[in-house]
Amino acid sequence: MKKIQSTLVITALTLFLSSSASAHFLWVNLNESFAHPPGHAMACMGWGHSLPLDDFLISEAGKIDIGTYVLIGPDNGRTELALPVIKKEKPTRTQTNLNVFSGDLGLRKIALTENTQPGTYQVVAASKANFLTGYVDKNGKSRMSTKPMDEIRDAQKINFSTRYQAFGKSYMTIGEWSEPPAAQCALEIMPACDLSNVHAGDMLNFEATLNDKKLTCNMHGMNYLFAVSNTYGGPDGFMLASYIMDGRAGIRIPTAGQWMIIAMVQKNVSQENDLKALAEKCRTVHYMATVTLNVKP
Ligand SMILES: [Cu+2]
Repeated sequence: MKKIQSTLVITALTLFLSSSASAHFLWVNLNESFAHPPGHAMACMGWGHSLPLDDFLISEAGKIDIGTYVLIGPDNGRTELALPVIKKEKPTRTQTNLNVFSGDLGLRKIALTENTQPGTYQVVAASKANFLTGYVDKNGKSRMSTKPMDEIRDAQKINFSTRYQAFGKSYMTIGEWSEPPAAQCALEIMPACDLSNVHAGDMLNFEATLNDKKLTCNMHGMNYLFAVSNTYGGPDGFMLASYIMDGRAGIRIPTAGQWMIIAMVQKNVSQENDLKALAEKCRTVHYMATVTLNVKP
C-alpha cells in the first residue's frame, strides 16, 4: 500500500511539474447561499484541472497532502477547518460498469449568525511541501523518490530534485467588501479590487508576491497571472494571461461563471540565493497559487 501511494505521489508530481497546461491545480470553492436567512456558504477544495470539481485529493491521476485549511475573518482571526481525510477508496462497480468512489474534499458549511461581523472572509487551503527526486542508484538503476536529495542513501547521481507547494484561496463578503488580510502563503495572490460583485467585462487587479517580494518581469525572468473558467478556456488548455509588473497584474474577465486566477513560479536553489537553506535538499522549488471567484453576467 505504501508503495502504491508513493507511486501515486510521483505520478502527481510528474503531472504537476510536466507543464503548466497539464499541471494539477489546487483551489478552494466557496459558494454562497442566502435563500434561507441569515445565509451560509459551502466551502470545499478542488484538485485537478476542471472547475468546480475535478477529482479527489488522491486518485490514479495524483495525490496532494493538505497542510493548512483555514477560515480567515476580516479581523485576521484564523479558524482551522477540519482537514479532509485523504485515503484511497475502493470503488463500487455498477451493473453498467461504472466505478463509484466515496471521498472527502473538505466540504464545510460556514453559516452566518445574527451577530456575524461584516466584511471579507476567506477560506485558504495549502498543501504541505512535497519533494520529488530523480536519481541513479548504486546499481545504475534510475529511480524516483518523494524524499529530498539529502535523505537518499543509495544515489550515485541525482538527475533532478524539486520541492513544490500549492495554495488555494476564495473570498466571501458579508455586507461590504473589506480589504482582506494576506493569508501568509509563500506564493500569494492578493485582490487589489472588490471581488464581491464582479460582472463579465470587469477589469480585476491583483498583487502577487513570493515570500513577500513582488513578482515582476525583467531580465531575470517573466512572471504571469493566468485566468481560466468553466465558461472560458479550461478543458482545451486555453487560458488568459497577464504580465505581472512590479507585483501587479490585471485581468479583464470576459464571461460569467466560476473563474480561477493562477500564479506559478519556479526558482532554482543555490548557495548564493535566498533558498540556500534548501541547497542540500533540492535544486528547484515550485510554487502554485490560485484564487477562485464567481462572476455574474
Ligand atoms: Cu491531471
